[in-house]
Amino acid sequence: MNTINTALDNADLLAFERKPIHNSGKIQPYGVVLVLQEPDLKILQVSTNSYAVFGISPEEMLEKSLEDILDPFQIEKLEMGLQQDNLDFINPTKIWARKHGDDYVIFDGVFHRNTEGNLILELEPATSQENIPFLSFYHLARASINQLQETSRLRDFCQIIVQEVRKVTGFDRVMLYKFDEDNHGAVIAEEKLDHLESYLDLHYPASDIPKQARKLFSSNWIRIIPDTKAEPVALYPLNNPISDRPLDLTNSILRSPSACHLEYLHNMGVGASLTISLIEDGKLWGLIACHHLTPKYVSYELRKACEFLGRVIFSEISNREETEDYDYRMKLNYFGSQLVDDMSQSDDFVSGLIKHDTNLLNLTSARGAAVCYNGNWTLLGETPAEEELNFLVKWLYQNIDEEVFTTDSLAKIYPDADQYKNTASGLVAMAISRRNYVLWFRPEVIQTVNWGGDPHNAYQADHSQGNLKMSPRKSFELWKETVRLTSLPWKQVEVNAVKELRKAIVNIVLRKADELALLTNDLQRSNAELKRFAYVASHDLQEPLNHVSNYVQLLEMRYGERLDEDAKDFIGFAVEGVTLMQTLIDDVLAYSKVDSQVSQFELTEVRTPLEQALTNLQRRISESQAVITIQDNLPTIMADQTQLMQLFQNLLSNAIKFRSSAVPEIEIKAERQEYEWLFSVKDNAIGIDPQFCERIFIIFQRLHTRDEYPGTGMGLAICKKIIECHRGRIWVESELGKGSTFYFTIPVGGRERDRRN
Ligand code: BLA
Repeated sequence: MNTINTALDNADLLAFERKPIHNSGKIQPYGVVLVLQEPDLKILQVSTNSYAVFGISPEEMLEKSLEDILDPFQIEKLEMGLQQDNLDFINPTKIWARKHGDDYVIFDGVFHRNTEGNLILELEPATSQENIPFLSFYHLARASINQLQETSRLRDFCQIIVQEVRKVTGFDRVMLYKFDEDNHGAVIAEEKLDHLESYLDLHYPASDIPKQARKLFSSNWIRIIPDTKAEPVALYPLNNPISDRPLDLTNSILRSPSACHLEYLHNMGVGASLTISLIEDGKLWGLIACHHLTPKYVSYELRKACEFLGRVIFSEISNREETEDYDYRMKLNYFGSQLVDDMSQSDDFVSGLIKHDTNLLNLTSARGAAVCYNGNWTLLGETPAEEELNFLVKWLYQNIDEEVFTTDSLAKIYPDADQYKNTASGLVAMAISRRNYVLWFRPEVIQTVNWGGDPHNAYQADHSQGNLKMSPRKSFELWKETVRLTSLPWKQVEVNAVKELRKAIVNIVLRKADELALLTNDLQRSNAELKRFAYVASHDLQEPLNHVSNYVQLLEMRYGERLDEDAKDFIGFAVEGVTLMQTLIDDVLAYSKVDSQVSQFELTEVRTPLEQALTNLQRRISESQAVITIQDNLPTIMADQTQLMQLFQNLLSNAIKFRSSAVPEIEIKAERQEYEWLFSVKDNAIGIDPQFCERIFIIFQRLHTRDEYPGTGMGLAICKKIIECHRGRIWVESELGKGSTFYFTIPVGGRERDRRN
C-alpha cells in the first residue's frame, strides 16, 4: 500500500465525506427534470427552469400531468414502456414537448426510478434527430480492440483507449486515471490538444475525489457536466411532496455536481467534463476523465457509446493487467513449488525455506528474509538484528490481524523501524501461527512523486458560515515530493506467492505437529520405560546382585576347602553369571544414557575420541596383534565426543572380538559428501550373513551364543542410538567369511543440519 500523505486523516475531510451529495435538489440548467406520480404521470416536482424551456412556470407545471405537455401521440407508447421494470427499452426516447402555444421542442428523454420508487424524467436537448447507429460503435470498438490485441503493455493499452475516446468525442483532453490502494491516483495515459500542458504521470490526492463521490460512481457509470460555469437550478418544491424529503438523484444525469467539484474544475480551467467509471470486480479501478476548455455537450447516444467503449475495452485492461506479470508469476510459481518440495523433504520446514539454491528471497525478490519459529530466528540476506526482530514480531502480533501483511513503509506505521530503514522499509509479514512468522524485507528507495498541486494543502475548510464548506486548492502546479522511508512496492503477484506459500507451510506445520505429537507420545513412552528399566536395573537389581556376588564369594572363602570340584565349578558359574548380569546392567544404562537431550554437541576432532577408544582397547589390541590403519586427515565435526568414543570403541572391539583366524586388520576412513561425512570401519573378521545385517542393530539381538562370543548384544544398538542422536545413519555391508564394513554418517553442520536420504 502506498501511504503517501494525502491529508486523508483530516477531520474536516472525514466530516465532508459524511455529507450526502446525491440529494442537493439542484440540477444543471441545460435540461429539465420532472418527477412524476404513477400511473397517471401527474407532475410532482419540476426544475425551476421550466419557464425558460416550456414557457410554463413551475407552479403551473405542478397542476399538469405529462400528457398535458407532450405531443399526445407519444403518451400511449410511453405508458406502455413504463409498465416494464426495465426502462432501457424506452431510453432514450425522442420527446416532443409543447412550449406555450403550439411550438414544440425536441428532447432526448430518459426515465429512471430512484431508490424511493419515484419516477424521474430527464429531458436533455436533442442535438441530433437520429440515433447514432449502434453498428458504428461496434466498428469503433472492434477497431480499437484489434489495435489493443497488438499491444502487450498496459500503458500502451491505456494510451489507445484515451486516443479512441478523444477521437469519438472531440474533447480537448482525455485522461485515464488509475486509483491506488489508498485512493489517491495518477494519470497513466493522456491524449490532448498540443498546446495544453501535460498531466501525464501526475498524482492527485484522495481528497480530490472524496469517498461519497467514489461511491456514487459505482452506480452511475457516466457523468457529464456540459458547462461548468452554468448556474444550477433547484427542484420545485425542494422536497418530494410524497416523502417530504429531498429527492435521491444518485442515478440522475442532470444532477448538479457539488460546488466544491465545480470550483475544482474552474481552478483547473475546465469548461466541460465527461467522466466514465472503470469498474473491476465491483470496485472502482479508475476513470476516463475528459476535459474541454469551453462548454461542450455530448449526446446521450455518444455517451452510451463511450460507456460501451469503456466497458468493453476495460475488460481487456483487466485481462492485460493479469497477463502483464505473467512471466514473473510463472517464475514465482516455480520458486514456490521448489520451496514446498524442499520443505516437505526436510525434517524441519525452516531449513527447506532457507538452505537451498531457491530460497525465500526468490519468492518476493526481497533483499532479506527471516523466519521466527518457536522462538528461534533463522536469517537470510540483509535483515534487521534478531533483537529488533523480536520487538517487530511482538508489534505485529499485537497490531496486525492479516495472515499476510504488506507495507512499503514500515517506519510510517512502526516508528522504531526508522533505525533499520536501509534493510527494512518494506515488509511482508506472513503469520504462521501464534508468534511464528516469516518476514521479507526491502531497503528504502528514495523516490520522487509528482503531484498536481501540493497534496498537503489539497483543500481548505471553512466553518465561518456555520456549516462546513470545502474549497479545493487554487494551484495545480507541479509539486515534487521526495518520498523517504519507502521501499519499492510489493507486487500483487509477490503477495499472492506468499499467500500460496503460507497455505503449504500451514499444512506442513500442522501435519508435522500431528506426526510429532504421535511420535513424541511413542518416544516418551518408550523412553520412560527405558529409564524406568534402567533405574530398576541400577538400583533394584544391583543390590540383590551384589548380595549374590558377596555370598557366593563368602561361600568360596569359608567353605572352599570343604567343597569338591563340581561345587567349585558351580560357584564359578554363579560368579560368571553375576558378572554378565553386571555388564548387561551397565550396557543398558549406557544405552539409556544416549539421549539427545543431554548430549553435548561441540566441534570435535574425530581423531581424539578415536584415540581414546584405542587406549581403552589397548590390551585387546595387543593380545590380538590387530593392525589398525587410520586415515590421516580425519575431519573436525559437530558431535558429542564421549558418544563418538563409545561408538568407535564398540565397533573396534567387535572387529577384534569376531576376528577370523587371520590377524585382525582394521581400516578407518572418512569421506566428505555433499551434506555429510561418511565414516567407514572395515575389518577382515568373520563377516555377517547379509540377511542379518539389519537385525544386529536391534537391542538384545545376538547372532551367536554367548559361549561362542561373549557380550550382551547391546553394543551395536548403542552405536545406532548414538548416530541417531547425531541425525546420521549407520549400516553394515558384509558377507560371511569376507569381513564387514560398518558405515555411519554425520551431517556436516552437526545435528541441526537436516538428514537427507
Ligand atoms: C468529483 N473529482 C471528482 C471527479 C473527478 C475528480 C474526476 C468526478 C467528476 C464527475 O463525476 O463528473 C477529480 N478530475 C479529478 C482529478 C483529475 C480530474 C484528480 O481531471 C486529475 C486530472 N474535490 C476536491 C476537494 C473536494 C472535492 C478538496 O478537490 C472536497 C473535499 C470533492 N470531487 C469532489 C466531489 C465530487 C468530486 C464532492 C463529486 C461531484 C459530484 O458528483 O457531485
